[in-house]
Amino acid sequence: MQLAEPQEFERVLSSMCTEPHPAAREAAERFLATNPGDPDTYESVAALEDRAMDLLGEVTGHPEADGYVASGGTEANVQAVRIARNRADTDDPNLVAPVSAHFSFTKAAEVLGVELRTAPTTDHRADPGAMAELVDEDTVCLVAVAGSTEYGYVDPVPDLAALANEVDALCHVDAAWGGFVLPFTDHEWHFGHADVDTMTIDPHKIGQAAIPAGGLMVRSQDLLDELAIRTPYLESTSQVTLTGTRSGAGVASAVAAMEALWPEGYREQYRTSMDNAEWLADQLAARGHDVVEPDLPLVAADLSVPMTEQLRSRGWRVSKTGADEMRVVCMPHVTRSMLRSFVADLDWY
Ligand code: 0PR
Repeated sequence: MQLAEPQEFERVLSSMCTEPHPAAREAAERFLATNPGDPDTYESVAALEDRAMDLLGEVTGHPEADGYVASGGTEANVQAVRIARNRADTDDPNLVAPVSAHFSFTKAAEVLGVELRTAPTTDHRADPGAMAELVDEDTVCLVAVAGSTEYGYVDPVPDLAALANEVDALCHVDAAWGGFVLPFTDHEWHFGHADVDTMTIDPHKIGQAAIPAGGLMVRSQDLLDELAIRTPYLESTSQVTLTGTRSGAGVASAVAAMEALWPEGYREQYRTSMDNAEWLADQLAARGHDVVEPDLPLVAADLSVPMTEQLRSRGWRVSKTGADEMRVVCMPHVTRSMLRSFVADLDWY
């Protein structure tokens, strides 16, 4: 049987994943047959995971942060809500998030038996006033999004962290996508900027690691302890992860990507991607489309849905926001020449 080929990236404008860095690809292959879920048997990958946490701690402004390399942003978000629920003393826990929060919080709420309350946004950002209206003594966690899935916008993290403090809830920042560009902006988003307790930051998105490499970060070890389950027949006595067997490829490639790129490589990538996003936004605006001003490298504009489908038939992979705007994610594989040919195809209609 002939081996199937993966897709090319040259027309993919819809994805939050990208071509892994060459060092990340190589590290993933080398560590394919390792399982950080059993650190006493697979010691070298366990040591790499410690290194991954050191690097992610630097990226998120808190070198002492703890955590682990998860299967992705979904697992990290579910686990953050689980920490908050387990730590709280209520039989009727709720989670307050802006409507812009990723749908993984809906999964978290369902799986964990936590009520999800969503607050309207203002200009695509969380509105602390609207969030405050939903908070009560049973609120275990407030979510702030730092780089939203649909628009790439950043919530007012310090305000939301202060609100969480007021009701003794945890503040979780979802920087799954934005975490590797935010260090090069003026945004206040990380552990060093506000009283943030937990964070999602995914090396397998802009971090350019191989899939699966998500990141769950916690301010202090005691938060991670909320997840500990006894593991009687392993040499290690407890486990905090949601999955048992895990990908050593994800862990090793996350370290390789960050060692190759943090910080200068990511900074350069941010500049290139942001220039591309601004260029595309200008091109779309010049053609009369209503463009949502990009903040991070993600452009949304009000192209009609049929046009999106026509673009798809020409091989372009673009996605839509909930409001049916076209959405282009300027990931590292998205180059200016790709965008030029995309705009040329738009002009064709
Ligand atoms: N948090 C945020 C802010 C996200 O954008 C995403 C994923 C997640 C959490 C969940 O992360 P995992 O998918 O790693 O569990 N955002 C994209 C989305 O759902 C993921 C994606 C990636 C979509 C690649 C398409 C694609 O080709 O739209």
